[in-house]
Parts: sequence; C-alpha cells; structure tokens
Amino acid sequence: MYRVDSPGRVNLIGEHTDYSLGYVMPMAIDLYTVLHAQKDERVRVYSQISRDVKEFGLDEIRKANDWADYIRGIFWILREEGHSVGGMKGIIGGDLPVGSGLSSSASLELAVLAFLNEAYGLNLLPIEMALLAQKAENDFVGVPCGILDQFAVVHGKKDHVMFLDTDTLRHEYIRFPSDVQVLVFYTGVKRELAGSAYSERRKVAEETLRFLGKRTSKEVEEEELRNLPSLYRRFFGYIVRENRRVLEARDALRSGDVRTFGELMTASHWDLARNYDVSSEELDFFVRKAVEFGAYGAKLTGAGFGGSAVAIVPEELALDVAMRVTDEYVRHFNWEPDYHLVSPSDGVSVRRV
Ligand code: GAF
Repeated sequence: MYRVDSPGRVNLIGEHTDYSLGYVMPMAIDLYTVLHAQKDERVRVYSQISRDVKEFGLDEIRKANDWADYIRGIFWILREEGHSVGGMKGIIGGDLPVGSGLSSSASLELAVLAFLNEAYGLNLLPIEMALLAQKAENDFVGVPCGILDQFAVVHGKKDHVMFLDTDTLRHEYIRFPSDVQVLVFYTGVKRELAGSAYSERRKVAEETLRFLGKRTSKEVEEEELRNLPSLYRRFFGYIVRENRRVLEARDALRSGDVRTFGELMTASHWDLARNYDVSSEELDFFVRKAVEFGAYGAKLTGAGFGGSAVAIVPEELALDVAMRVTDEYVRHFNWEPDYHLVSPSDGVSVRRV
C-alpha cells in the first residue's frame, strides 16, 4: 500500500501572469490531500470529503462533471501520452480544504499521478508530472489554467518560496523568514475556475500578445498597449505591472526585506481588484483589515472571484491578526470564515506504508 501526501499552495505574488508566461512566487503549504492507494484492475476511489465512491474501468473514461474528473483526467492524459498503467483503489482524505482557492484540484491530480508513477514505475520527473497534470486539467476537465498550481504542488520546498519563470520553467528557491507567519483566510465564497471569467482573461491576454507580436508578457512594456481597446489595455496593463512587481518582490526577499515584499503583495491586490476585476468585497475586506492590524502585506491568492486571501504577518502578531480579522468579518458578513496558519512545505511525496 502507498500513502501520498500532496500539498496545496498559496501564491504570494504573480497572479494571473502564468497564462501569458510571466513570473510567479508560490509556495506549497502544509495542508494536504492524503491518498492511500493500491494497484487494481479498475479504478475505485472513495472521498472522505464528499463521502462517496466513484468507479470506472480504464476503457470507459468519460467526463462526468464531478470531483473524480480530476482522477479520470490523469488516467486519460497518461493514455494520450502513451504511458501504460493499470487501475487503482484508494481513499482520499486530508486537511486541504476543497474549492477554497488553495489548489485542491492540482493537489488531487498530482496525488493520483504520483501514486501511479511510483506503483507502475513510470519514472516521470516532477516537472513532467506537473505538465501532464496541467494538460489533464486543460484538455480533459476543461479549465484553461496555467502551470502555477501544478508546479507549486510538485516543486514545493520546506521553508522556501519559489520564484518561477513560467516561460522557461527555471525556478529559484528563496528562504522564507522564520519569524514571519503565513496566514490564509477563506472567504466562504466558493470559486468556480471553469467559469467564463477566468477563460475570458486568458483570451484577452492571448489576443493581446498576438496583436503585439510577442510570445510572453515578460517582453511587453505598458506604453506598447496604447493602441489596444481600453479593456485590453486595462487587463494587460495589470499583467505588465504584476510581472515587474514579482521581480521586485524576489529581490526584496533575497535581501531579507519582508516589509517591501509585503507592500508589493498589497499593491498587487489592489491592482487585481481595480484593474483586473477578479476581487470581491470579502477579499478586499480581508486585505484591508489584515494590513490595518499589522500584516506586512495581503492579497487574494489564486484566481480570485472569492476563494482565499493570504497575508504575511510578523509572527508575534499572527494570532491577533487572525482573531481580530475573523471577529470583524463575522460581524460584517455574518459568516464565520476559516483561517489557516500555514508553512512552506515540500512538494508531493509517496511512501510505502
Ligand atoms: C488559478 C490557475 F489555476 C493558475 O494557473 C493561475 O492562473 C491562478 O489562478 C491565477 O494566478 O489558480
């Protein structure tokens, strides 16, 4: 029997930049999808989260619009790419909240893929697994995501943040200061990535690049956007500024300047809110309050449209910020949000138990 621990992720800065091949800075976090699994002929999995069993044969893989599509997608992409595997039986659990913008889908895809890689001796490298999982999500599940989530789930490193160029896939690990706490805050608003708002932004980014004759957003300056329609100018202007902020954030963290790093995160949030239209009243509330109560910086994390926000907070203030923000949030929205104090963690791991 195998046990797989597959983390979630938060992205600290570099939001909505990956699908135009820009820069991102995520970390894998110590909230996990846990899969216990063995080889079998068919596929039979029980989810402790949705409390039901899904079963299918390897020759009957069709999308069913339920949580097991992330698993079907992995079997589908392996076959598409010529890797031969048998089936599995397994139980999925863990403490990574589902649908809160912490990459529970990438985490599940990679839990299954990492198990199959080990059990059937596929010898896939972590980066190959990340790319396969992204393809499964794009072409089977139908979510046009970039590589951010899958990359963070496989390449996470304990105590470190990653700086990733999503074009070259070159990455650098930067130690995250041990006296700074990462606080994740779930708004209670479920997020649907397959929704049209995400695809629309991806389309605008791709059309802009085509119009400019550029391959990646890294090569674009804001002045070059002046002949574009105003929505395109506004959306892509955000992406250009965000890429620049990520480079500054990387430099700040390299030199231990957490204060500047935090300010860049908060600037990213307000640019996302005002110019990329992906924030919400709840996310804005959290960011405003977290900063007011002493966070170095805060922003929405992942796609936005609800989901979660992340704050980095001096360790001695972390519990107070968590409590005070929660308290104010409950009074304002009449809803008890979840918060998690998380640490940068290693990527997906498989062991025999
Ligand atoms: C989601 C997507 F899956 C990522 O690829 C990325 O675009 C992110 O939204 C926004 O930064 O998590």
